[in-house]
Amino acid sequence: MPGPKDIVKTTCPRDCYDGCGIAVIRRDGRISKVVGDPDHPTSRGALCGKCALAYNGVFLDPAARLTQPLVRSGPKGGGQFRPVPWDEAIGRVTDRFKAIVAETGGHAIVHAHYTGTCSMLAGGFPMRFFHRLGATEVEPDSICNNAGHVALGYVLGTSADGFDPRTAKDTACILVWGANPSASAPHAHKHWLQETPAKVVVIDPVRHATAAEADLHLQPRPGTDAALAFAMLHVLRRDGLIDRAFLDAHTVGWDEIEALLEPCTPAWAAVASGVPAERIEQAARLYAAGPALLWLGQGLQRQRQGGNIFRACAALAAARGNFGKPGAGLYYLNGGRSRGIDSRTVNAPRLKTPDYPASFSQMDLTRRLEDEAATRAFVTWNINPAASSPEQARLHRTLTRESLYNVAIDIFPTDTTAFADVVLPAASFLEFDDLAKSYFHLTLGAQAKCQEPPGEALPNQEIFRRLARGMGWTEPELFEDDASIIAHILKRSVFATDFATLKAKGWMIPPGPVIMFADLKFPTPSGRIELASAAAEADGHPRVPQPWFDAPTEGGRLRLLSPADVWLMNDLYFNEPKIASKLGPEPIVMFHPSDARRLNIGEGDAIELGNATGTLAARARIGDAVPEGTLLSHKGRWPGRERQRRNVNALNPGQKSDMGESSCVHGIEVTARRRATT
Ligand SMILES: Nc1nc2c(c(=O)[nH]1)N[C@H]1C(S)=C(S)[C@@H](COP(=O)(O)OP(=O)(O)OC[C@H]3O[C@@H](n4cnc5c(=O)[nH]c(N)nc54)[C@H](O)[C@@H]3O)O[C@H]1N2
Ligand SMILES: Nc1nc2c(c(=O)[nH]1)N[C@H]1C(S)=C(S)[C@@H](COP(=O)(O)OP(=O)(O)OC[C@H]3O[C@@H](n4cnc5c(=O)[nH]c(N)nc54)[C@H](O)[C@@H]3O)O[C@H]1N2
Ligand code: SF4
Ligand SMILES: [Mo]
Repeated sequence: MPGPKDIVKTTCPRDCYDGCGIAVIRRDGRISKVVGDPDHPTSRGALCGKCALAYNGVFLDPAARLTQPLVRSGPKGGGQFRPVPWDEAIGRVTDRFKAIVAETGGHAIVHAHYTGTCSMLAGGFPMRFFHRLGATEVEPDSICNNAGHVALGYVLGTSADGFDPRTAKDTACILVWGANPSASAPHAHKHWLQETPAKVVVIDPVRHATAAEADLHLQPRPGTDAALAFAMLHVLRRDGLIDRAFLDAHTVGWDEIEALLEPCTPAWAAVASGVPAERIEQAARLYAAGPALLWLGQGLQRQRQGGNIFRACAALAAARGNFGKPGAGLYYLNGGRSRGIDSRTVNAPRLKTPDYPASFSQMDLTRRLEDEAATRAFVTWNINPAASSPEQARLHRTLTRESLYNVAIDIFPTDTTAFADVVLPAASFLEFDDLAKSYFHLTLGAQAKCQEPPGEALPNQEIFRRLARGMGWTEPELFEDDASIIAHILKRSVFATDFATLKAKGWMIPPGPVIMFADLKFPTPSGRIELASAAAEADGHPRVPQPWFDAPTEGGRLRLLSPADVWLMNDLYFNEPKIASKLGPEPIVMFHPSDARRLNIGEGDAIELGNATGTLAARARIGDAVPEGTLLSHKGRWPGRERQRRNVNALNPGQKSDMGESSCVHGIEVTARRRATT
């Protein structure tokens, strides 16, 4: 006889625009099925395909999970471990940390983390420990979106206050620039973009599903978007479509941009970008047809001049006065402000040691780990750099250094945990209470515990409370329990609520649409939109964005894009058998027909990509979803599950973009050839 059935509402905490509401069907207090919450405005009863498989698959399979603390029992990097009790694991780690602090200082302990889970406590509470330890943080956003953050910081004073998607009902045009909602925001693709009365324009080198379904798709060569933005500004100016009253009242530096516009004709940009001039004209006209929304994607800024590109694109929104009114705005990310949530409540930066060290870029990770004097221990949590970081072969070699003490915290055994000296098993989002806020919609969701974690796995927060105890520390914030932090956040939020109330409904949203910058005050030094920025100039950038573009590749090299895969979530889900079988035994690389012809490569051929950083074996696919000179191969396969023991980051030199020492992973160049083997 099946036991009593109940439904728990929770929220997906993946690093995904959608922030879906989830309904977990339980029997006897055990999860029997994880589905989309039918009452949630985004998920509307359906999870994305990848989560529908993984949340009912590997996430619930104790055999696939880490369930006990492990210590290394073989050669470093060999992946051999033996289980130990929690006390022993904590004792080993804290003994080593105490010795390093005494001999070298906390800064010699480097920790990397990112958005493996975006829930507030599991994503932020461990920072309390590292602040108190005085450890060196690998700058988290530098693997993903820091160039965009820095650029919008110059222009708007913040990068975390985007338009409210609900304002789409009032807009004439949605311009999706360098984002791929059909993969990275599947519900926004399926519902939001379908239901809006607005025209949808997509600017992306890849003709993905969102681009194919748009009213207009511009398909530029990668890294040429600032030229497009300048040409669109040229058209707006030529045709009298500039909102001069807005520019005069609310911006600084328009005249300096205007002085650059004359030569930036659509014909000039067509040569620069490969986009026909009439399409650029069309895009400018559609964008100027009324209030418009500009979605600046994360892919857009993962280019060598990604920061400059962002400043140029943002100027378009200013030139049309697209701020402070319904149906207008620009979006990169939505932080907690409109929900009255401050992440410092969780992170407690006040615990920082007096000599708290500066962070460094993820692009410098390998070099930093190679430096024996600078780095004696490496801790990873919510991140899998052995799969996601650049310079993969060199990083893997470095992680086997005997004098580098590796501690990895994850829910699954991964490429990174394989290199660890100590592995600590984390509970998944289905196994503890937390809060999760979408970074697109303004929803705040309850993440509710649905069942006990498998084996001895513990939420990140509890792992770091135990580590703090092992260090012998006494600051109460290091031991604060989850319920009290959650209660504190909710009480002070705009919802002024408690967890039981939020959990019963599943999610809350402030009344809206919220109008972005409604008071037309911007948190910049001048209080206006800074099209010209003294701060940027002081940091070594031009005062205003420039009409720069990357030249086409030379010497037979091709530009390789490796954005989000529909079936993977960064480096999660490749261990889900149903997903792995969809993705096949080898990476797929898409070629434009003319490049394939030139290289004598046919559909399905075994190929090899290579550059000075490494090589990658793959299978060719041929189609005009990519422009000439550009290749596409999605991120997120697991090196350890490949015959070749590597993924696309074997080709990633870790070059930095122009701002924020951030990744320009879509700027990689490679050569391609047919492999002898089939
Ligand atoms: N299914 C799935 N969803 C995900 C993720 C995932 O791995 N899988 N990852 C999550 C994470 S961490 C992030 S950061 C977001 C990222 O999601 P997005 O913001 O959508 O960013 P990307 O997937 O990197 O790239 C988006 C698009 O940028 C385009 N692009 C690359 N270079 C250029 C350029 O020079 N100009 C223009 N105009 N476009 C360019 C790519 O072709 C790609 O189609 O997605 C999140 N959601
Ligand atoms: N070639 C290429 N490389 C890229 C990119 C690209 O576009 N192309 N994109 C970059 C981007 S945008 C990003 S954001 C990074 C992402 O790279 P990563 O941050 O390394 O990848 P994630 O898959 O987000 O997750 C990291 C790990 O967190 C674990 N995890 C999940 N939940 C929990 C939890 O509750 N506790 C703990 N301790 N662990 C948990 C997962 O199991 C996973 O192993 O990759 C970057 N790498
Ligand atoms: S990953 Fe994104 S689309 Fe999939 S269930 Fe989670 S929030 Fe929804
Ligand atoms: Mo990301």
